Amino acid sequence: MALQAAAFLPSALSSHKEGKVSASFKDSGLFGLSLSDHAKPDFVAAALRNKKVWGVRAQTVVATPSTTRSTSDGKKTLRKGSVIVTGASSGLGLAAAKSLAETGKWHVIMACRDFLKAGRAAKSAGMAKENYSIMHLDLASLDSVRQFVENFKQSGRPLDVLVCNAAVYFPTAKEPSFTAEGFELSVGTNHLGHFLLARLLLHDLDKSDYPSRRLIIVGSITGNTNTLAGNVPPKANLGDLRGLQGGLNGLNSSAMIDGGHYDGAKAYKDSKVCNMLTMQEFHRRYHEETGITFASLYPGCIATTGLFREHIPLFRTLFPPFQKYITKGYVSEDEAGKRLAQVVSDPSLTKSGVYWSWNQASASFENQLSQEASDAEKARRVWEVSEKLVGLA
Ligand code: LMG
Ligand code: NDP
Ligand code: PMR
Repeated sequence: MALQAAAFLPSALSSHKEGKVSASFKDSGLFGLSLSDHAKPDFVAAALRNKKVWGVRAQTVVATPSTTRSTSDGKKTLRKGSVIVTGASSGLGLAAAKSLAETGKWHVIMACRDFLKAGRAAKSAGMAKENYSIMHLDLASLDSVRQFVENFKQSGRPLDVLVCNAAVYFPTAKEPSFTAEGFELSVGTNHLGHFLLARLLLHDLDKSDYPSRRLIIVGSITGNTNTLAGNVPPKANLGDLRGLQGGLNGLNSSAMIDGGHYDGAKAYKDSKVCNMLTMQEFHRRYHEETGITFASLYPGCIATTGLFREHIPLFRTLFPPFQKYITKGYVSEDEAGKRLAQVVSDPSLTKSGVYWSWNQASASFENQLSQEASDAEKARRVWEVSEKLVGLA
């Protein structure tokens, strides 16, 4: 059995094959040239919503073209979508940024900790200047997250989609490292940094007049213990959150969410569980009120990315062929980037509260999360403890 996919595939398959997806881009009108009738009420709803919930719309609209504009043949076109992708300087984030930029229908804000690296990456990916900008964001510092949000708001761009993609993984570390605020580095970066970022930008997503506004948080199979991959030790487990409650500082509290001994691989998997729980909690709290789509995904095993940079060289050599030929879970950066781009922009992937996966034929389907990763009570508690840690409550 290659993927988590296999076990849940038949009933939920929604068959968005790559080929079909590009066809549906054109057909739908959301990304093509004309605005279909079914999309129009969305604009009306957006306008009403903006008035009702947030009052007069902010300066973003002044600085950008309105969502629809007339073309010479009188048809309405959609303005460029504006999407923030964290960690777009390599791997999945870069591949998705490239894929979105290539359509010419998206402006990608690459939110990266290494400005120069991001610039080089965008250039070597062949991204056209007008389709992206780079803004500094270090998720391992809450001050940096707040500064990023401030800078983004100042830029006057609208926010249509936010992709929380960046992550770090320390599989061989014997001792924990910490963020600027003293949280264990993998949960601090992958979960807490993104949690604050998403909370601070929710208002901007809600203000957007784009027909489909989305908040996407990248999850993973390895955080899901209802799969073979999720059963490779050490397994994800948030326990009773005592370590998280204590601030993950490794001093008067454990650096691990469950209060146990530090294990870098487990900390990463735990952080992915938090990512998937956070997406669902956002959905429960805000989907109905805002209409924003909240989604997570497992893009496949992209065994060649920088995520494994801290692993031993033997692992880095063997892991790609192992995934390619044995588990068959391997996916190229390019293909994974297209999958994430699909969750950003495919007009048929608007369902909220969903964890997307893809089968061997690259068709997307709604996958099932493990018991812990779909535990509503745990999601609520992770949310509440996290908002205290990042200073929102
Ligand atoms: C830990 O070790 C480290 O301790 C930790 O520091 C960190 O690095 C962490 O995840 C990272 O790993 C994990 C260790 C545990 O795995 C390994 O060391 C194996 C390395 C393999 C890496 C891949 C490259 C190898 C390629 C070589 C190719 C040879 C292939 C041989 C296979 C041949 C097949 C024909 O690993 C283990 O303990 C191994 C046991 C893992 C088993 C997993 C599974 C279990 C179980 C089960 C059940 C469940 C079911 C549920 C399913 C539900 C489905 C609906
Ligand atoms: P990469 O290491 O290639 O990309 C991670 C990105 O995150 C890099 O751009 C990195 O920046 C950035 N980043 C790391 N720390 C910070 C920080 N403090 N502030 C801002 N950005 C930061 O890994 P992947 O592309 O593989 O990972 C992307 C996502 O995909 C992650 O969420 C991961 O969990 C998920 N994923 C990956 C899988 C895989 O098989 N690779 C499978 C399932 C999920 P820099 O370039 O400066 O290092
Ligand atoms: Mg795993 C059965 C399929 C499968 C899949 C889809 C993955 C994905 N892995 C699978 C199986 C196995 N892996 C098996 C049987 C083993 C034991 C030999 C195994 C081992 C393994 C290791 C040591 N796998 C790993 C590691 C890592 O260090 C990676 C990790 O856990 O990062 C947290 C990893 C991964 N395997 C995956 C995926 C997607 C990863 C990495 C990334 C991630 O979850 O984000």
